[in-house]
Parts: sequence; C-alpha cells; structure tokens
Amino acid sequence: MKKRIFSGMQPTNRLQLGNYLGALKNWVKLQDEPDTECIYCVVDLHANTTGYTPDTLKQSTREVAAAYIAAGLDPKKSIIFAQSSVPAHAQLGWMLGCITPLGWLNRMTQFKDKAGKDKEKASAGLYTYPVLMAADVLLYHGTHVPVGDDQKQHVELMRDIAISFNQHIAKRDFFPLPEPLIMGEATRVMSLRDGTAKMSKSAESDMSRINLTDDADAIANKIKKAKTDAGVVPANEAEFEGRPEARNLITIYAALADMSKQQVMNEFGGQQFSAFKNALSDLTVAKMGPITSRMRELMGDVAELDRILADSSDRANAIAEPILKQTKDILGFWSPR
Ligand code: AQP
Repeated sequence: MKKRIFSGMQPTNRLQLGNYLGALKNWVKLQDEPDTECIYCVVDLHANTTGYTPDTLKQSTREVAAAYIAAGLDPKKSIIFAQSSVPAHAQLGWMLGCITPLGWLNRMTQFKDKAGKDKEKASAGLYTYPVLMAADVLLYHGTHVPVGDDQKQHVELMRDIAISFNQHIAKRDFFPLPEPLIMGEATRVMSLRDGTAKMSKSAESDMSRINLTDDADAIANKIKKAKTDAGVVPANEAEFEGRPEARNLITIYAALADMSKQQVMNEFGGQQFSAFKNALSDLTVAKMGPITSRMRELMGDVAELDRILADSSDRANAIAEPILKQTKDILGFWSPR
C-alpha cells in the first residue's frame, strides 16, 4: 500500500533548530522514498490557539513555507500548503471533536505545558488542538506522521480517535491508523540555556534557540554562551547522567553531522567544552547557512511563494474534499446532490 505522509509546523515564530532536526530534515528524506506521497502543511489554524497575530501571520506562513523549500522540500514532489486554505480541516476537526471524550484531552501534556499556571485563561482552541491535529492527518487518510518526540502523544490520540470512529460509527476501517515516525538522533532538542526544557520557537529567551534565520555570528555567539557544566566532554552515554546540557550539545552535533552520539564522543570525549563548542559552531554554520540564504532568496519573491502555496492548496483540496464528503455521509449529514 502507498504511504501517505502528513506533517506540519505552526507559523508561531521563526523556526528553530529543533523543528529542523526533529522534523523537517526527516521530511526531506521521506520525500524521496518509493511509493510515498508527502503532504506538508503550515498549520496556521494551530498558530491561533495561543492568540491571533493578524499583522504577522501571513508573512510567518510564507516564511515557514520558504523554510520547508530551503531545507530541501520540492513543491513538485511534495504538497506544501497553508492549513486554513483547505476548509475541510476545520470541518473534520469539529466532527471528530464531537466523538472525543474530555478525559482523553485531559491527559495531553502539551496543553498543561502551554497553558501555564492560569489554565482558566487558556483558549478552548489550545485545549482541542490535538483534535484538529487528528483531523489534519485523517482528512488525507494519512498513514505516517513524522514528528519530534513531543508530538508522539498527539499521534497516539489521533489513532484512538480513528479507532473510535471506525468501530462505533463507520463500522469498518475507514480511517487508516496513522503511525508516528520519530527519526534520527535529535528527536527532542533541548534549550541552549536549560538542558531540561525543550528548544521552542516561542520560548522567551532568543538565546535558548538557534533560529533558522540566524546568521553565522548569532549562531557562534549562542553556542559559545550555551550552558554547560564544569566537566569535560563526555566519552560515553553513561557520562550523560545528570548532564542534560552536555547530552544536548552532543545530540545536536550528531544530528547535524549524520553521526551517532558515540561517534561524536569518540572524536571529542575528554576535551574541553570550549574546543567542542567551536567545532559545533562551525558545523552548525556550515549546515544551516545555505538553508538560511535560500530562505532569504525565496522570501524575496513573495509572488512565487504564493503561487506555490496556491497550487498546493488546490492539490490538497482535491484529496481532502472527497474524504470529507465520505465522512459526512457516514455521519448522516445531508448534502446537495
Ligand atoms: N525541540 C525540538 N526537538 C525536536 N523536535 C521538535 N519539534 C519542535 N520542537 C522540537 C518538532 O517540530 C515540529 C513542528 O512543531 P510545531 O511548530 O507544530 O510546534 P511545537 O512542537 O510546539 O514546536 P515549538 O518550536 O515548541 O513551537 P511553539 O513554541 O510555537 O509551540 C513537530 O514535529 C515537533 O515535534
């Protein structure tokens, strides 16, 4: 059976290295696998779960699309579109929300993390985010979802929703059960300032992350100031114990260089962090620099980006509409002949 890959990123801010290593880099690899169709979305409806940003949303959406293409996604091979340009996402999201028990949503750790201390003030959209994410994938009968480790729980929920729909309503295997694809060495890149917190594009401190738009000086400065400990570079995984920052920098190096963590430690174990940080900085600039330059070029031709997004939106709608229509029929909704 043909694999249908679906994944997305929120245009909430500039993409960061964790988005690239945990997801985007793997998306590019999947694009060239045989019998695989790839659909990559800029999930702008999700971006609104933490508040509307009308002045910047359109431009951020283009910037995320530019990052996808600059990282190696080819719009001729993959569908690259904005979620809100396919109305069926929101429609299916509503329908699936009506069969999702609150108890399932109460277990979602991302809501707890993002809602912060005052949960009463968090939006209903943030709470039901995982239902919309389920709709995103199920709408295309997606079979595989390449994500970072933080999104695994949401993919498990999407499977539960699909099972519930298939068993209790469709009474047949209507939605395939999507599998999470958690690939590579850097499934969870951590903050440069705190090795126990995920690197995040909307974290307060810009020094906690490498943005895909950072230039060589900014990258070098952030890596130089990245938190480490008083020890030397670990030589094996046992030496990661109690040293989350050391583990994180080794992980980033390994993922960027396509090496295992042990290979990195074979090269740098026992050295001072200052020497290792210089090497990591050079590697990051070498790998990310061309992506950043290409992104700038693409952002210089907004008309072309809009053309790519519009063309992909037509292709996405052509897949989504018949599946939404079938879902509505299963649910008993009236529709015009
Ligand atoms: N630090 C990370 N390490 C590995 N993977 C990561 N991803 C995000 N951060 C890391 C993966 O990137 C994809 C897109 O993420 P998203 O934009 O949908 O939202 P997110 O997971 O909440 O990412 P951020 O950067 O933390 O965004 P904000 O700050 O806006 O919430 C996902 O596959 C995710 O796993």
